[in-house]
Amino acid sequence: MKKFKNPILVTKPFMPPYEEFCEGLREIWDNQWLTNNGPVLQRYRGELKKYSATDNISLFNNGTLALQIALQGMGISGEVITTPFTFVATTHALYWNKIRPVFCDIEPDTFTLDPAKVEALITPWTTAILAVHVFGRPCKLDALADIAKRHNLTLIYDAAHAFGVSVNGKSIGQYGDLSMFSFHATKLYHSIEGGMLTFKDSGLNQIFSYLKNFGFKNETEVVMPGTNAKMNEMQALMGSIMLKYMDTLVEKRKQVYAIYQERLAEVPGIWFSPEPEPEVTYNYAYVPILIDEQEFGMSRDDLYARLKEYNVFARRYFYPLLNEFACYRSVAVSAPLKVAKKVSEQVITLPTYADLEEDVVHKICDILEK
Ligand code: T4K
Repeated sequence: MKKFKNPILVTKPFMPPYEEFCEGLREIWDNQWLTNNGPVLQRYRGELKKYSATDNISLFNNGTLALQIALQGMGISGEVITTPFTFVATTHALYWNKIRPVFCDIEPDTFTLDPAKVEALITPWTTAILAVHVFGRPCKLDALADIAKRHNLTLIYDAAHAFGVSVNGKSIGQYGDLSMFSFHATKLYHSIEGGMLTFKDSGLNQIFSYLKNFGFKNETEVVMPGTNAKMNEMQALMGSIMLKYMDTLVEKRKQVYAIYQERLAEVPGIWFSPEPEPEVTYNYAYVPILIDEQEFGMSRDDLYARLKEYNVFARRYFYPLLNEFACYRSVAVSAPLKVAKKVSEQVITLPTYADLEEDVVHKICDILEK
């Protein structure tokens, strides 16, 4: 089997038609307004409100700062129960707010926080749960909401991967007290870089506006120690154009996912998560599979390396676990993270993006079968 001539990356950003972006740029040039709540951003915010079916949204220059500001603005402190199986930014956002992460194990089917293991980790210092809809799969929403309510905890979702996902016809951002979406270039939907918060308490709108703009209330008053986390006009333009392609983007990812699943689900040692529940409209943002070394006849890491020989750059999202990174190794882990450990050692995410050709997907499957 021959290697691919050009590298096949785990993902590539969708680029809308060049002319469409250039056309939008004309308005920005004419306005001579590049950032700081410009007209393109304001229009885009309106489009997102409609798309997300909520008035309470706030836009940022990236998802990480959006989450950091969310925690700061909501006054979260002490300890927060969270997952170790995620991108490192989830826990970084806690650390920037001097909050102690308390790592909790995940579910074997969806890789999301296991509600059955959350309660045992609650202490008098616990103020919130920060769960992640990892790979766009919704967390156990009802169970987490129930725990949060009974223990008076704030329920925050890192929905970085979950734009376009809905449950029972409701956008995923309407669950919990607050959700953060990432619009980074590597996401199914992007605004070059970008982030969005959706939240229940409309009072947070003003606080987030202050925090992302240095804390300015007006020219002479600074009311809180804010930072600079504003989305600019070019980002808003890209995001606005991309919204038009959202359905096509999800459909394409779904087709790619279906090919992988059809070709590989029966291969010994390759495991796919069960299909999402019927009430979930899924976005197929990633294609994570687990590799059982014994059955597959090769370890996940060997497979990762062998794929590279064919010019296929799959990724081990998310490995290592966050508590294994040097900067978080000193965080005490009070309950075993058995499932998370196993998943992080077996997971590999396969290439998926809008212009990935079907015959390339088939060839990747041939390589995996071989
Ligand atoms: N929470 C979660 C759960 C997240 O997954 C993330 C981000 C965040 C929070 C934070 O949100 P942001 O602050 O990023 O908005 C990538 C992304 O940079 C990161 O946004 C994402 N999660 C994470 C899962 O993936 P890397 O370090 O893997 O990126 P990189 O540069 O290796 O790129 C991945 C692949 O994409 C490569 O094969 C190259 C290709 N690529 C990348 C870019 C940027 C392109 O083809 N074109 C491009 O423009 O983190």
